[in-house]
Amino acid sequence: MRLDVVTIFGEYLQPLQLSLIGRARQQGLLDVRVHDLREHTHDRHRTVDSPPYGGGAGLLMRPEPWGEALDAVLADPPPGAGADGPVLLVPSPVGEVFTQAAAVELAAEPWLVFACGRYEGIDARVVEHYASRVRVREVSLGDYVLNGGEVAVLVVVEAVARLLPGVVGNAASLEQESHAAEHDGLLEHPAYTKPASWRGLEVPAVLASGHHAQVERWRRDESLRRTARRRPDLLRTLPPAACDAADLAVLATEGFVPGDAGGFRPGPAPVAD
Ligand code: 6GU
Repeated sequence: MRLDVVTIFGEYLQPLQLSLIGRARQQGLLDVRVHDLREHTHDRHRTVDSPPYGGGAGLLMRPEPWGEALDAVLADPPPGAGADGPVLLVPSPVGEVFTQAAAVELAAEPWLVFACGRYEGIDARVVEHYASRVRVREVSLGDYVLNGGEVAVLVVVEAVARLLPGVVGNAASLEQESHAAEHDGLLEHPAYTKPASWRGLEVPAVLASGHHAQVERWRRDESLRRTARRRPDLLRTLPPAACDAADLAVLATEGFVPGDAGGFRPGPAPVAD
């Protein structure tokens, strides 16, 4: 997979040299190219910013350096790229929230291009223009404000690259995680390793019991409880058809019942006896 990143802070992308991503690059699984936006300015101060039309605080990024930089990237496609061209990812707090589903979609692409905004963002005509030439996705990490897109690029690249064959050693560990479809979109259960007793805290006895079915039941209960308490929004899309009687009992204890449109909703609290 080819990744092109356009930024004014290339040093921010140095973590992509480390760990599994760095090794994947050395193995030729990933071709990461970082481009300096300022190489596409033509004034002595290498200006990339200017104040917003209509007034307001802060500065925006001017469109001309972006046009030159992205045209140069698009003019140099990787050998495997089809006629579709890349997906252009624009990190932005006003983008669609980046999810595991988006990571899976992007992992099927041969070519991703990232445009890292700074200041108050990029002149809106840049996305408008490139949307007529390539597939553009504005992506947000969540409901908080960052100073620029570089950290989002690190997040997206890590989430996508680890889905590529050969980047992560153990394929089974990929399927086992929180947010994986195999888990019905539930949070993962807690996990324990040796020693069996640590600072007065014991590993739950069922996990060392050797009763495989009971272990699986305990893990499922913990996943459901955790999800109900921490991420009740995820239960809205849990299909009641994917739940057995024990699941329904745990969810009812946590205050959730099957809804009319599928999924679960907050429902009658259990009656005390
Ligand atoms: Cl992708 N960029 C910025 N600047 N802020 C954000 C974000 C992205 N995601 C959440 N906040």
